[in-house]
Amino acid sequence: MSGLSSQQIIALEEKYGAHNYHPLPVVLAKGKGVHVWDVEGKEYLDFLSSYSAVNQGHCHPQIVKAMQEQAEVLTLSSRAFHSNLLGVYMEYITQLLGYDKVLPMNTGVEACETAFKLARRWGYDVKGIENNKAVIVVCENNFWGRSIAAISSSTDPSSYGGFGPYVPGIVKIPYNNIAALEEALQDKNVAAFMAEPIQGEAGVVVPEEGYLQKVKALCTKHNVLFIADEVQTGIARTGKMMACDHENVKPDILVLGKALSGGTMPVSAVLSRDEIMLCIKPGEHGSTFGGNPLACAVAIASLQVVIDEKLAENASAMGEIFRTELRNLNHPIIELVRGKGLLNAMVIKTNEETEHHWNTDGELAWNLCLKMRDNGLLAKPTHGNIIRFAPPLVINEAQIKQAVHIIKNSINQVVAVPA
Ligand code: IF1
Repeated sequence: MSGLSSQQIIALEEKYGAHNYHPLPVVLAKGKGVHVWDVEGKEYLDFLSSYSAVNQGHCHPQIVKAMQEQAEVLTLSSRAFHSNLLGVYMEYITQLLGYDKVLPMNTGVEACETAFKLARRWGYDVKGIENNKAVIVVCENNFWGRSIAAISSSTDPSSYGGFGPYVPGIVKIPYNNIAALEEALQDKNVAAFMAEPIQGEAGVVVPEEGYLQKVKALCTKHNVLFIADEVQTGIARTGKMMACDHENVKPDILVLGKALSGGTMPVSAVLSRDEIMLCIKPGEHGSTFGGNPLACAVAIASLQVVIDEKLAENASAMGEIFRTELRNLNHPIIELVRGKGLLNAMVIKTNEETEHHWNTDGELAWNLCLKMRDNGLLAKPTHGNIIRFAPPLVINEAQIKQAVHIIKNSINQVVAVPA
């Protein structure tokens, strides 16, 4: 549309934009379903789904229609006044997900921040924690955004390094470790434990089966709230509406974002029961845009698409095929393939694990992503040697097989396999 080439557009970003990202060099101009196209018109399978925000596929017609129709009528009322859609949306999402109340925000980090505030307030008002003493327990390698509280929760130096001082009252324990949680919960000042049911940024780390059940039981025993950050895992990504559904666990506080809008605009939500949510009183929390009518219309449409198109079922079925086919490649550079539904990762062997010199500091994963791009599939490495594969949930079996074919060819083109 701008008439500029990919190279020219990248140069503009480089010159005028902050250098807080290192994107794969590809400039997208269009998306539809599982496909995206760059400015030169080359087609790709999107295996990132904008970090799981476009679960419903790019530019889903039902979501775009809801957005367009609402955009012409009323986009923002602010919470100073009611809008005709907020109550309707609130009823819809709470009934669907089985919670008393919802608090609407915009981005994932704001919703996680809201959950932190809610837990602290519940800790003081209901649990009876002494003022300013509340503790929230989080897991090592968690990721919930870039705010000061989020980076204070982080154990990744590239997230928190050089941005101190940090928010107090946060305790970090190993993920997938019940003994560590039990120990942390001995502290009577713990208000909540927050975790992702599958750690996304950490490299799609799937905990042992039964972990969430045990987490929930321990939290209940110690009168501690379990906050599930389902910003990335929620809304059918892992093959169930919520990843916690795999273990029939209902978090005390549920945090959603990303796909709640099908990737059309920032829409996030915090859900909880009355005892918790009603701790926050008028004027104590909010947002100019949170719960805006455009977001309400878009969120209802986005959730309805997931239900109508049985995207959880499809994610589960397609994920099985994808992992099986990828494992069957039996390629010596693949350390392992893990994931649930369509949230998957391929871990590439490091040099220490092999006598060959394929992999230097994640260089191989990066080069493989560049090769896959050339061959028509987009994915991005995380933590050097891990490549996340998370296509839109509308993907079909033929497209999964096409993707595995591209991945296989790309690996073979990037590394010469020794006999
Ligand atoms: C970036 C990763 C994904 C999240 C969970 C809250 C948030 C996120 C579990 C905050 C955000 C993002 C943000 C994005 C990269 C990305 C990401 F690579 F870091 F790990 F998705 F996998 N909870 N995740 O994953 O949501 O405020 O961004 O809406 O560039 O920071 P947000």
